[in-house]
Amino acid sequence: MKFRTMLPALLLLAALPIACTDAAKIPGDCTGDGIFDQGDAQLVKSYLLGQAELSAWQLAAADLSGDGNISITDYLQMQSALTGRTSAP
Ligand SMILES: [Ca+2]
Repeated sequence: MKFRTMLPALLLLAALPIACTDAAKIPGDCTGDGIFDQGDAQLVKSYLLGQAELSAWQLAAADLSGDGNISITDYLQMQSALTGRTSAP
């Protein structure tokens, strides 16, 4: 296969890690809109109820407890931060 035909795929692969890193810069921001808000908590709730799937970067953003799993603990930490009962993640 010629390099010229592979170039678009190589450029896409090179850009993916940057996009994933940028999207997960704000802990809790699993919607990737740059804001941690109730929309993020609702997405995690839907995930926990089996009503939504999360990508790798979304899972990383949602893992506020840092244990590598998304659980009710992460959802409760989100709700606590959003209602002001604890500091923002
Ligand atoms: Ca968000």
